[in-house]
Amino acid sequence: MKKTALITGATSGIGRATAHKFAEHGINLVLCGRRQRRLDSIEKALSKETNVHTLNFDVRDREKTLNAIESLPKEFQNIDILINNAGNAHGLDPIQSGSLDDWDAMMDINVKGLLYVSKAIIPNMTEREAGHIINIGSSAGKEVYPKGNVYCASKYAVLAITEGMRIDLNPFGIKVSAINPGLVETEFSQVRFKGDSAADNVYKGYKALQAKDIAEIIYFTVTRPAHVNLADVLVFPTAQANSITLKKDD
Ligand code: NDP
Ligand code: 8X3
Repeated sequence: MKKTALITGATSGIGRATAHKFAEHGINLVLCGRRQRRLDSIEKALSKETNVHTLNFDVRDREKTLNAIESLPKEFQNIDILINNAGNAHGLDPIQSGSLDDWDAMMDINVKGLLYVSKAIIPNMTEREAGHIINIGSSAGKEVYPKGNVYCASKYAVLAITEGMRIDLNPFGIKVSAINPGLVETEFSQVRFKGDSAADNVYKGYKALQAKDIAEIIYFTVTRPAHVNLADVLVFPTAQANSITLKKDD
C-alpha cells in the first residue's frame, strides 16, 4: 500500500528536494508552504508521478496550521511520514545586537511551528500505532557557533523535542528521527541575510551539501526495515569539519 508523507517547507531547498525524491518512489504527498505559486507548480510537476495535495499556511499561525491539517481530504488524512522541515535562520548577529523580530521568527517557526504541525498529526499516528516523524535539526543544534545564539537555541530545542517525542511515542511503535545537516546550498542564506550580498559568499570556495543529498538521506531513513530507526544523523559537506572549520579553495 502506498504511503503518504506530509512535508512542511516543501516550496524550496531540502523540503522541495524531498518531495521530488518521494514522488519518484510513488509516495503520496501533502506539500506545505506559504508561497502558493510554488506549491502550484510543484504540484503540477509531481502529480505526474504520484497523488499530491497542497496546503498553504504559516506554521506560526496555530489556528491556521491546525485547521489546514484538519481540512485534508480523506485520502490524505492518514499521514505515515511527517517531515518537519519548515524553518530558517533569521539574521547572524551577536546576542547584544540581535533583533527581537528575528528571535521571534526563529522560535515561532523552527520550534513552535514544528510543535503545532506535530500536534495536528500525532493523534492519527498514535491511533493507528504507526508512523515516522523526521525533524530537520541542524549541526547548529549540536554545537553553538559565534552569532548563532538564537538559531542554535531553536535547533537545540528541535533535538530535545525529537528525543522527547521518541520517548513518549515509543509505546505506539512510532519512529522519530532527527536529520542534522551542516551547510546545505539552498535559499537558507538568502533568508538569513534578508537578500543581502553576504548570502552570496556562504557557499563559495567549496562544495556545499545540496538539497538532493539530504533528500536521499531522508528517503534512506524512511525506507529502513520496521525494526530499524535512524535516531540521529549528523551530515556535513566533506569540506566542513564542524560549525566553524571549513576548508575553502585558496
Ligand atoms: P529554504 O529557505 O530553502 O527552505 C525553507 C522552507 O521553509 C521553505 O519551503 C519555506 O516555505 C518554509 N518556511 C519558512 N518559514 C515558514 C513559515 N513561517 N511557515 C511555513 N513554512 C515556512 O531552506 P532549507 O531548505 O535549507 O531549510 C529547511 C530546513 O533545513 C530548515 O529547518 C533549516 O533550519 C534546516 N537546515 C538547513 C541547513 C542549510 O545549511 N541550508 C542546514 C541545517 C538545517 P515558504 O516560504 O513558501 O513558506
Ligand atoms: C544551518 C547550518 O551552520 O548555517 O543550520 O547553522 S548553519
